[in-house]
This record gives sequence, C-alpha cells and structure tokens, in this order.
Amino acid sequence: MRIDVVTIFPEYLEPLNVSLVGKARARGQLGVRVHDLRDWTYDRHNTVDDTPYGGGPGMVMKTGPWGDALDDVLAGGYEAGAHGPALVVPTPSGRPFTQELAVELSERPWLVFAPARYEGIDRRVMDEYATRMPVYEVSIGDYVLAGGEAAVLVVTEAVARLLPGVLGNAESHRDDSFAPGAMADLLEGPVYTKPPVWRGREIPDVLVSGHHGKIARWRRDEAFRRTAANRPDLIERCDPAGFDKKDREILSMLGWSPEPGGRFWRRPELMEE
Ligand code: 6GU
Repeated sequence: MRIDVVTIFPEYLEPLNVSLVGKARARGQLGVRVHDLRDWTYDRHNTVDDTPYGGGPGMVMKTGPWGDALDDVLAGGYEAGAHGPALVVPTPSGRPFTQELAVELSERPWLVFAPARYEGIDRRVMDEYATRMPVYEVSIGDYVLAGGEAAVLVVTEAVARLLPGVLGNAESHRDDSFAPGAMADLLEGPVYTKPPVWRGREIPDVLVSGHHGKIARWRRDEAFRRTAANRPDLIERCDPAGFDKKDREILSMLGWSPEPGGRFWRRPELMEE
C-alpha cells in the first residue's frame, strides 16, 4: 500500500517512522510520503487559509494550495506506478471511523490523506476530487481536535496492521474487539501474564486450570461483564441468535433481559450502578 499525507505540520507525522507502521515501511509493505502543504503556496507569507465566506469565527483552508498539492502528489504517485487512489479527509464532521472502515481502506492500494487545521478545507476541494476518486471524510470520535494530523496517525495504524504480513501472527486480528466475526460484538476481557502473584494479587485460578473449555467460558463471561459496563450499546445491538444458554445466564446476572423481539435490554432498576 502507498500512503501520501499532505499537511502543514510534517513533523507531526514523525511517529509513522516507528513501531508497527515504521516496521511495515522498512519491510517495504507500506510506502509513506509526507508532504508540506506550504510547498504549494506562492505568496511571501505561505498563506494556506482565509476568512470564511458568510462570516463567522476561524479560518478556512484555501482551494489553491490544496488543489495544486493534491494534483502534484497524485501525479507523482501515478508516475511511481501507484493506482486506485482514495482521498481521506479527517474531520470532526466526517463519518465515524470504525474497524469496518479500516478493513475497507486496507483493501485500497493507495490512500492520500488531507488533514485540515482551522475550521476545515473549502468544500470545493472535496467536491472536485470526488469526481475522480472515492473521498472518505472520517471522524475518529466525538470530541474536537485542533487538526486532523492525529487522526491520520490513528487511521494509518488501524489500516497498516490489517495489511497482509504486517502482524506477526496472521491470525492475531481475527478476534480483536470490533473485528467482524466471532467475538465481534463484545469487548475483550482482562488479560494476565507472569508472575502468578504480584503485590499480593493473584491471577484467576481458572487460567491455570488447563481446562480449555472453562477458560473459554470464563473469557466470554468477562467479555460480557466489560461490555455491559463500558459499552452497553454493543449488547443492545447484538443479534441474540449468537447467544448460548450460558451467555443468557451471564447477561441475566448482569441485569439484562430478552425483550419479545429477542434483543437484550437492561432492567431499568439496575441502571444506576
Ligand atoms: Cl478527524 N479531526 C479533528 N480536527 N477533530 C476530530 C476528528 C478529526 N475526529 C474527531 N475529532
């Protein structure tokens, strides 16, 4: 996969040189190029923003530098043999970035990121490139960042670890929380490693019982506990056809009941805890 990032803060993307993404680059599984948007400004002050039409606070990133930068970056990529670009524009008003979208992006050969600072990029830029390629406007959560650069790091890491051969064990993202499939709709429960006692704290006996069935059941119960506590919305969304008798028991213990339609909801008297 090829990734281009156009930004007014190239240093912000330094983390792409380390850890999983850095190693994928070193192995040639991922080609990353970071470009300074100000290289496509031609005035003395390297202006990339201007006041919004219609008034209001903040500044809007100008069409000129973005259009010239994206044209050159796209031309350079095509020249280097890349194909099938998609433009990714991180913005708090984008669609939620999910594991499902990470999988979709990981299947594309070339991602071009256009993170905005200020109040955003002039709409015409996205509209223009949308006539030539898919444009993904994505948000990484319900909070406001000063710019999209941190989101580029988030999306790149989520995508890179899905590329073939990037993770050590090819199976290791199969049962990620949120991965489409088996444990799909539950968060992962707690994990432990050696030593068996730390500051007087022991590990759950079942994990050293050698009883694989009991261990799997315990892990699933813990996944239900954690999901019920941190993400009750995920339990409500679950298809109860995927629940066995033990699942129903643990859910009932946690205060959840099946409604006539089959989905689970939480008994209101237990909602306070
Ligand atoms: Cl992608 N950008 C900014 N500036 N803020 C955000 C975001 C993106 N996602 C959530 N908040």
